[in-house]
Amino acid sequence: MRPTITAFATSPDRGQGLARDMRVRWALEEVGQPYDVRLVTFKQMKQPAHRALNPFGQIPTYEEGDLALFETGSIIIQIAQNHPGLLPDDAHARARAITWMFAAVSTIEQPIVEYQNARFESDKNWAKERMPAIKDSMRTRFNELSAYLGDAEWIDGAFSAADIMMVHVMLRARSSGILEEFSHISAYLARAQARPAHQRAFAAQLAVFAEAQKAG
Ligand code: GTB
Repeated sequence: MRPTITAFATSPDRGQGLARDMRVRWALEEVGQPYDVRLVTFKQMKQPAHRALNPFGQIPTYEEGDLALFETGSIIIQIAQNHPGLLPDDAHARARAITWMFAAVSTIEQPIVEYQNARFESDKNWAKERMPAIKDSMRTRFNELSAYLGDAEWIDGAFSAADIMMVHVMLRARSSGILEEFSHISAYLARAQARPAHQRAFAAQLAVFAEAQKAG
């Protein structure tokens, strides 16, 4: 069944692929599942029709028949359950991949989100004072990830949903310039971005931004 996802009608990242629909698009592209996109404005996201899909009034959501999901990790596990190629069949390898999906969003993403919030308010005193400590926290986590990753191609054996989550989380730190200090991580991110499925997903979300620009 062809799923429908939601995405920003006008993404605040201006088509950089940083909004979280990118993760879901990428997963769908990896497994070759065509999908529809319903674009929503900030106002629509807060209305009852959208909150029925995501009580927090956020994108992305995922509808497949009478199933409606939110939370990108959960959506990607659902896609992986319907299609081979995103989670390993071996029970232990599958459990490890899911562990890494959680590590991406609960351990690595936290200082990156703090960084972005401080960056958005970089003219405020709290942000100026806090930024050095936030950057230290990012470096600590990137050092640990880099030590684990070494020169491995993917996070745990074959490419999986864990890589989709981890790569997308890490790319949000790009503007800090810190990623370039970590050669293993930089190579890992470049490898992921070179995947045809990543490129198709990136182009699709960029096309939405370009269309919105044209429409004014
Ligand atoms: N935990 C949820 C998930 O993984 O699905 C988080 C979903 C979420 O944060 N959605 C954001 C949203 O709907 C969009 S992606 N925000 C609107 C709101 O809460 O009102 C977050 C995001 C937004 C903007 C940028 N950017 O400009 O670079 C990057 C990422």
